Order: sequence, then C-alpha cells, then structure tokens
Amino acid sequence: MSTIERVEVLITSPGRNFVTLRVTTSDGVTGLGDATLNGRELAVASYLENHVVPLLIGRDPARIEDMWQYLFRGVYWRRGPVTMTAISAVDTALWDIKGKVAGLPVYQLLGGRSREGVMAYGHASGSDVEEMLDDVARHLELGYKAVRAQVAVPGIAGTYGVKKGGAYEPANSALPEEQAWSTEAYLGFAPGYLAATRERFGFDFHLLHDVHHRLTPIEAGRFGKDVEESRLFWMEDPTPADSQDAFRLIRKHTTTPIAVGEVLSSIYDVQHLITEQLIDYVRCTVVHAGGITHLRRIFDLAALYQVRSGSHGASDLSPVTQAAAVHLDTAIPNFGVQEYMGYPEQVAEVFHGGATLTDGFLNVSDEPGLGVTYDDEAAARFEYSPKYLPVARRLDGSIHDW
Ligand code: KDG
Ligand code: MG
Repeated sequence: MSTIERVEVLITSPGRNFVTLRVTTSDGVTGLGDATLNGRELAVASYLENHVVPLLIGRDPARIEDMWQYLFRGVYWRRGPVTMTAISAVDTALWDIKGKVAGLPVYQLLGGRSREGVMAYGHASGSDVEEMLDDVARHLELGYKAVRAQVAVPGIAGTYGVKKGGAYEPANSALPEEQAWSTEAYLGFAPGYLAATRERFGFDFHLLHDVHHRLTPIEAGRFGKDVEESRLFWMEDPTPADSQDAFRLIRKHTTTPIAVGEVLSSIYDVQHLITEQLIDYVRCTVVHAGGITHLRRIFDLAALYQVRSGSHGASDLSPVTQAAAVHLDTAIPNFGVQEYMGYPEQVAEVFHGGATLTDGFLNVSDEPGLGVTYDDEAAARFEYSPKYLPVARRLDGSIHDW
C-alpha cells in the first residue's frame, strides 16, 4: 500500500501571500492543496505544521473521506476558518494525488463533465462612474458574460472593491488600514450606477454587485428593491450571515437574487440559508470550506433547494483553489457562476498550469489530478511579509462590518 511519506507547508509571496500544502506518497506521487487564509496565513501554517502534518505520515492517501472525517470529527474542536482551511489543504492534495494515480483529471473523478465551460465573472470598478463603465466595456470586449461592478462612494475614501492601479488587492498594508464607511452615502449612490450600467450596456450580460456585509437586513431589503429594475444576477453578502434568520427579512422585501458564503466554512453555516431558500447562490470555496469533499456536500444540499454555486475566487485564493473549483464547477449539476479576478503577474512564476479563461469561460486541462505544479525555485524568490485586510469605521469612528 502506498502511504503518505512527506508533507510540506510552503509559504511564498509572488505579489501576495500564499500557503500551500504538498503531500508526497511513498510511490513518489505529489498532491497540492491551497491553505491560504488572507491576513491569517501563519495561523493555518502553524496548525498544519504542528497539529496536522504529524498525523498524516504513514496514512493511506487514497482514503479521502476517512481523512476528512478524521480531521473534522476526530479532532473535537470543529469548524472555524483556520481548522477548515487546514482540512481543505489536505483534502485538495489527496484529490490531486487520486487523480494522478488514476490517470484522470479530478472532474472525471467527480462524475465527469456536465458543461463545456465554466462561466466566470470579472471585476469592473472605478474611482467614479465613468471609470467603472469603461472597465465594464473592457470586460465585455474581453468576452466576459458576467461582470461585477463597484464604484468608490463619493466622499468615502476607501470604498470596498475598487482597484488602485493594477489588480484589486484588499490586503495591502503591514498593519490594517482604517477606511471610512457611510451606509447612507452608499445607499444613495450605488443603485444609480448599477442603473447607469444597464442604460449604457443593456441586459445582454449578467451584472453582479458585492455589498460586502455592509448593510442591516432592512437596509438590504431597501437596496434590493431599489436595484430590481437593473435585474442583478446577484447582490452579494447584503448583510453578515452570522444570523441566517436575518435573510428572511430581506426576502420579504425584494426579488433581487442573493449570494452568500465567502467567509463561511461549513455546511452548518449555510444549512438554513439553503433549506429555507433564503439565498440563490452559495459562495463557499474549496480552500475555506473543507476542500472538494465538503464543498461538494454543500453544493449537493443546495441542489435539492434550487440554490446554485458561485464560488469565491478572489486573488487571495491560490491557482490551486481556482483549478480545484473549476474541476468541481465542471462536474456539478447546479453550477451558477465562478468568480475570476486574475492574479499579480509573478503568481504564474510559482504556480504553473491551472484554469484558463477563454471568451468568458474557464476550463481545466485533461492532465491527471488538478493540473497545477509548484515551482520551488521561483517561490524562494518571493519572501512572505505580513499583509492585512483593512478595517471599516463609520463616520463617527465606530467599527463597521468589513
Ligand atoms: O480576503 C478577502 C477577499 O477575498 C474579499 O474581500 C473578496 O469579497 C470578495 C470577493 O467577493 O471576491
Ligand atoms: Mg465578496
């Protein structure tokens, strides 16, 4: 029997920080798993190094489900982003190994192809409406069928979702930057630019918007109602999902579809959102929600309630997660859309292969496993340096939801 012989926690920073787990079997097969938790990278690295790696050595890499149960149920302390990210890394690496051993791409192991390509949404943003509209035009020219639109709220310096220069990167400083927030200003401004986007480009593409947990349920109800004529594909994270019940109130007021899940890490965190049909898209990801094994379980539950997938795919999720997500998206029946932000240029020096975008659709190759390799020499050139997400403060100085 092949066993797990070596497990390495690899940290690199090609334009941004990534933690990767590499598992090597006694037969010399390697598998990769992403273990990046933005702004808390070293907590997951230490959890893996100190509390997971020693348990893996000598185990059977083929027993993916048993390993998942061992690391989740067997550990007593359950759930939470650090634990679930660590479990994800192991799970993803074992799927990669299983594919390589079988000589099949992971999507084949998951049941095979359900679609020819995975619709991606890109990020258009601007410091004002004109700049955002130009960015939407650029995305449509590139072939995107779905575009997310965010504009800096006038007078609110650090509005979420607006890129400065190249790619959008919210984890941008050695200590958390403090950014101002005004719900009143946002509610008065955002519906207008979404309407302007439809006025300029029509309805022949999907328009998305991320509220980033900034509203109360009743404010979210009002926002959803105000943007109904813009027919959004979704409004994302309208309110924090700490209370799943809160979404009942939003649902009473608007037919704008709702997407939730990027900060949630287990099926229990989305159970009522799904079974009460309080959301339309579940946005949990491979890296933060327990790997391919657990995310598949979440998506299968969602399928029973006509809730579709919309996996988080920001640039703080490594190309290993993106590839794993696209394998899963390719196979599941209830795929909705896949976020695709792209990466800083240097990322391709460290991670080779992975998902590719053509005419707005993502695809993975038929290489066995996930189809991503890690270049140690390149990785060594990019040293880790701590980077934090910002903190939001209301105009009176009090902390707001980020
Ligand atoms: O690490 C935080 C980012 O991944 C997040 O801010 C991006 O909201 C986000 C999104 O929808 O991609
Ligand atoms: Mg988001």
